[in-house]
Amino acid sequence: MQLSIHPEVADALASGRPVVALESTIISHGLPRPDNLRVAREIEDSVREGGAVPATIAVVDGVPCIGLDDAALDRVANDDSVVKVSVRDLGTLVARHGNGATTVAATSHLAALAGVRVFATGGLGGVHRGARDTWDESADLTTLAVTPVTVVCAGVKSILDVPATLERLETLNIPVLGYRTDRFPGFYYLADAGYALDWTVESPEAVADVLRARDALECRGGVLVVNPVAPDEELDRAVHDEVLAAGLAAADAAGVRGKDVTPFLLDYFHTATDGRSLAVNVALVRSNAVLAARIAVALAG
Ligand code: PSU
Ligand code: MN
Repeated sequence: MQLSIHPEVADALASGRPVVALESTIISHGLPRPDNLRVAREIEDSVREGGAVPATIAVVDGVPCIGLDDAALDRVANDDSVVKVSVRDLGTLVARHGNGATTVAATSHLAALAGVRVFATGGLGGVHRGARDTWDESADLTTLAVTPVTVVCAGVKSILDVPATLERLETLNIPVLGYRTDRFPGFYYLADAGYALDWTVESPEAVADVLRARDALECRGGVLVVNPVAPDEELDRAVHDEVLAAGLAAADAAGVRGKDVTPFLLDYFHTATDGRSLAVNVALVRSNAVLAARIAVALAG
């Protein structure tokens, strides 16, 4: 398979310098235009701030790209032909020379293929509310179970069933390391999560130690590092609860299913909160990007 690795990323990988993978679904389907392109660049800046080279991943004209130039980033943000791509869609999209923005699942898969071990995003996909009837569980979970990538995120969004997601993470043998916290964080506000974690890590070096130990033990799957959104950046809880209830009802009434559910709810949130949820989202992704870079630095050192 022909991967296109951006020269700066290829250089870094060849010389063992730190690289952090970034997803593109968040750009195409998770953030509204026109802010999405600016935010995509800001996330890359945050990775650099943390001392690593950013590699935003997407499929452009049928070629999986590890690191995007400015034109490709613009395309992911603004081109209507860009579809949301999970791992199962990758082969079809490549065969048809299509354009796709990769989810956490597909980004993890391609990052591992390219030898990138650390990945930053906003929120992992998980078990949806009502999954008992819909069976809607993100492929992010099953992919991470078998893909050697460390995903730095702010937990899962409150649109999901948080305790069910935690149970699935346990079943799938995906360790959850709380970054300077022993509580599972969530967003758009923290308190809702309210579940205890077994493991806390205090530094990027501590994460790197865990990864090295896992390598030695041939534990081949992925690792989740959860980095809580700052308390002063949370969305007001009352606003949140109201918008979530309305968003879930609207999704139901509109018959939204499958891969459209997450983009629909995110968009509902951004519109209904007048951009406040967007600000939370951007702040937490940037903070995750800096932390992921520091973990990649510790791993390289
Ligand atoms: N969380 C966010 N914004 C996003 C997503 C998650 O805060 O845009 C995206 C990620 O790409 C994630 C995907 O992998 O949603 C999960 O979609 P689904 O639930 O259909 O698996
Ligand atoms: Mn789904």
